[in-house]
This record gives sequence, C-alpha cells and structure tokens, in this order.
Amino acid sequence: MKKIKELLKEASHWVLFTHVHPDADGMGSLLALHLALRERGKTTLPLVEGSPPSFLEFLHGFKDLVTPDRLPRDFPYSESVAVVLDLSEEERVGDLAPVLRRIPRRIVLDHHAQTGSPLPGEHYSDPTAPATALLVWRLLRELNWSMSPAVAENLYTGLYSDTGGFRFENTGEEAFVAAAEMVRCGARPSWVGEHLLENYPPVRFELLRRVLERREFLAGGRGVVSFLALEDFEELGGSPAEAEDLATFLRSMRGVEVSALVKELKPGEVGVSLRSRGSIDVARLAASEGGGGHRRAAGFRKRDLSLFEVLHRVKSKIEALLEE
Ligand SMILES: [Mn+2]
Repeated sequence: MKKIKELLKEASHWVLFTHVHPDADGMGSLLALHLALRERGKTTLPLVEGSPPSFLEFLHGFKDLVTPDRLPRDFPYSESVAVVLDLSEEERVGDLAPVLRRIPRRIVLDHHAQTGSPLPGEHYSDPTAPATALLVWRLLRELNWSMSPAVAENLYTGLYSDTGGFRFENTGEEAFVAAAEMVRCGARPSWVGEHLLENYPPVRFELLRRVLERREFLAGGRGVVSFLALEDFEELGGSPAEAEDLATFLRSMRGVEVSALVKELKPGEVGVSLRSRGSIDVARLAASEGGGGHRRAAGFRKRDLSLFEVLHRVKSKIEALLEE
C-alpha cells in the first residue's frame, strides 16, 4: 500500500487496464481512477479490450476509453505506471497483454481469490473486499484525494453492481460507509440504478427467453443450466455482453443452489458463468477448469471444446458438486 501510494503521488503517466468483458466494477473502478488521476494533472490512457461495453456508457469518462487498435503511438509507455484493476492473472488481460508488457512499473488492485499465475507488480488485493471500487475508494482516502461527483458516481456504480445492489454476502458495514461517502460527494443512487437495472436493450429479453426455454434442471432442481449459441446472437442481433449476468437471474429461482450459463462467445471459444448460494463454492469448480472468481460467482473459458461438449462437462461437474 505504501509503495502504491507513493507511485500514485509521483508518477505522471498512467495506463489503466481491466479484464476482458469488463463489468461495472472493472470499468467503474478504471474510469474513476482515470478521472481522479486526470484531476491531479496526470496523463492517463484508460484501455478496454474489444468494444467498450455499451451498457456502461453512462459512466463518466466512457468516451475516453481506448481500444487496442487505436493505441496512441506517442504515449510514453516505458515511463508509465500500469494499473490493472479487478483481475490479477495475466490471462484475463486478453489482447491487451502486449501493451501491458511494454510498461515496466505495475500496480494490481483486485478482490478476486488468486487462482492462476499472478501478474508481476505491486499488489493490493483483498478477497474480502466486495468490489475493486472499494479498494480504489480506500486508496483515495489514504491519499486524502477529494472525490469529485464523477469519480464518486463511477465508484458507486462498481460497488453497487458487485454487491448485487448491496444484497450479496460480501456486503458489510464498510460497503455502506463507502456508499454514504460516495453519495455525499455527488453519486446519485437512483441514476445509477436506473442505468444499470432499468435500461436493458430489448435483445436481452429475447436472449433471456431462449435461456429460459432451454433451462435444464439437475439434481432435482438444485442445479440449473442453460446455453446460448453463436447463432442466437447472430439471429437476434445481440452479443454475449447483452446476456451478461443472466446466470444470476437463473440462480434466483427457489430451490436452485447452482446455476450455469454456457455461452458461445466466438467461433472456437465458449464461456461459462457460474453462480451459487449456500455452502456451494463455484470458484473451485471454475479454477479446476482454468478460470476463477468468487465463491458464489465465478467463470471460465474453453477454447478446445464445442459448446455442447462444454455444456455436458458443466452439467456433470455441477452434479458432482451437488453430491459432495
Ligand atoms: Mn469486481
């Protein structure tokens, strides 16, 4: 923490990273830090892999995001500090890995349980923290940096999202203390809630319809799995981002302890989202397949198996997990 604070005070050039398929916490934390650094006269390059997630375009600074195909050539990469937010494993940086390797100094801020090979750099990771946004908030406080309304609202978005709207197991007193301070600094809870939860594109409901039609119960209703194929996204005109977190919706069914949504992300690549409740630990299942996450929300990707092979594998793993 001390080294990280010193770097934040001293260094002038920053390059910010989050994981592939960024969520509200990764993106909110990244854009909050981007604005906080910029407010202190530093130059920052906020990066995003793939196309910027449109469901988060309400975040402040969203238009500043830079994709790997548009990297500025004249940026002083070798004199910069990289901050990697909401992940700690190299694999989850995706196509941005070559950029990350160009930057010698590195800070990693994360709240996931470490599973893969850790990224080299100064780590500030706390698996008990409900969100990376909360780690950024702690850092800003430690540095005595004031929070502008834009920074506060971006952080609030990350915290709100990763706590499931302050209802998940990870939600404790600190989350509410931090949220209260963010609100005091200008974050608008109703505005964030409206953009996150009441602004879904119609295609999401078409995808949800297919997910529900195809749901398959396991172990007498204690498990539920469903899937989306590439054709679904093509036919309906949506992308896997629009099916984000439908696994959480499946878990909300009475009696369900584990839910899984298997998605074909691109030709030859299948992603699996796992959710659980009670004593079931899906982070372990994900780790055994080369992925990671939290006890109740985890995932992994497969590049060597077809959609239905992955689906089959997930079903038997969930059944085994529920038999334990
Ligand atoms: Mn997170």
